[in-house]
Amino acid sequence: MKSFCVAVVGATGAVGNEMIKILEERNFPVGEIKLLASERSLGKNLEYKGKSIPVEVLKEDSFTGVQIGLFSAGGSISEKFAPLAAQAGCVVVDNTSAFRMVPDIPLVVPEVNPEAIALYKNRGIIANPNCSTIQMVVALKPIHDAVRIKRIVVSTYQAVSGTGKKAVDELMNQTRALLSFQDPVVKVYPHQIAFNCLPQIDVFVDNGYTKEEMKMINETKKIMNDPSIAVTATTVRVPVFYAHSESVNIETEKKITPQEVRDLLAKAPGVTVVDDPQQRLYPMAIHAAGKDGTFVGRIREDESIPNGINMWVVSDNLRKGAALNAVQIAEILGKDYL
Ligand code: NAP
Ligand code: 3JM
Repeated sequence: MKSFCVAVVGATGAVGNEMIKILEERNFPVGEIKLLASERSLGKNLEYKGKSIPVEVLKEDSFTGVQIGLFSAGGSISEKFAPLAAQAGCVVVDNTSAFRMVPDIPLVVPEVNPEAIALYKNRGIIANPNCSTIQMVVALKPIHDAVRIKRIVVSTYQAVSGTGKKAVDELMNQTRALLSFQDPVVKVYPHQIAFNCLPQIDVFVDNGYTKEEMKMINETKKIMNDPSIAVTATTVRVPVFYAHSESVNIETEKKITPQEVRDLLAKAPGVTVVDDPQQRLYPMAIHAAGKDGTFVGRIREDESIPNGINMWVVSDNLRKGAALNAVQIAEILGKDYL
C-alpha cells in the first residue's frame, strides 16, 4: 500500500483544522504529516491520530520530501509557496483563489470533472474552487448533463466560518455583547454581522459585483467546461456559524420537471435530496454542518419562464466547500497518478 508525506499549509486555521480531521476520518494513506503555519504558531502542537505533532513555520525549503501539499493559508502565501513546493516535486492542492482561473491549472470538483486532475502535470498545482461554487456545481452538473443549463441566478447565505477563525469569534462576541446591551466590536467585517445580513463578501470590483460573486460566475463555467452558461450571483454573509445555503434558479434548454430533477439528484454522487415540504422537510444549515453531503430541496418549477427550476442547496462550507473537496482530490491523485 502506497503512503504519502503530506503537508498541511495553514494547519492552525479553520480550513486546516478540518483538513487534519478529514485526513484522519477517511484514513488517507499518510506516511508522514507536516503541519505548517506562521511564526505566530511556533510552539503549538496539533493532534493527528492521537499523536501530538509540533506545528512548523512555513519556509521556502519546507517541501523537501513532501509529495502532497494541501494549502489554505491565503492567496499571497499560495502565490509564493505553491510554485516553490511544485518545484520541489510536491503536488499542491490549493484552496485559495490564487490559481483557480489560470488556464493550464485544473479547477476540480471530483463529482463533476475528476478527469481534469490529470492536468496537475502542467504546473504541479490543482486548484480547489470557492466553497459556494463547489456545492452549486455538485447539484447542477447532473441537470446540465441531462437538459443543458442556459442560465443560473444564484443568491447565497454564507456562514462566517468561511472567513476563518477570527470571524467565528466575532459573531460569537457580537451576539454576546448585543444580548447584554453592550456595543458590538466590529473588526473582521465592514459592518456588524450579528443579527444582520451583509451583501458584500470579499472586495468590490469595477463592474459593481464583489470578487466572491465573480468567483462563482467564472469558476462555474470553468468546472462545467462550458463558457456558454450565463451566471449571475449575489453573495451574502449571514449570522450562521457553519454551512452555506443558496437559492439557485436555473433556466434549461430542454424542459425538466421538479420530479425529474429529484430523481436525477437522488442518484447523483455527493447529493442528498431533502424535499418534503408537507412534512416541513428541506435542507438547513444546522443539519448540514459537520456532514459531507450537498443537500438539495425546495425543488419546484419557476413558473415565470417556460423551462425554469428553483432549488435550495446547503452544504458545510469547511467540509465539501473546502477541506473535504481537497482531500477527495488528493485521494484520486494518490490512487491514480502518484
Ligand atoms: P484562518 O482560520 O484565518 O487560518 C489561516 C491559516 O493560515 C492559519 O493556519 C494561519 O497560521 C495561516 N497563515 C496565515 N499567514 C501565514 C503565513 N504568513 N505563513 C504561514 N501560514 C500563515 O483562515 P481559513 O478560514 O482557514 O482560510 C484560509 C485560506 O483558505 C483562506 O485565506 C482562503 O484562501 C482559503 N479558503 C478557501 C475556501 C474554499 O472555498 N475552498 C474556504 C475558506 C478559505 P497562524 O495560525 O500561524 O496565523
Ligand atoms: C475564501 O488571500 C486571502 O486573503 C484569502 C481570501 C479568501 C479566499 C480567497 O480568495 O482565496 C478568504 C476566504 C477564499 C476563497 O475560497 O476564495
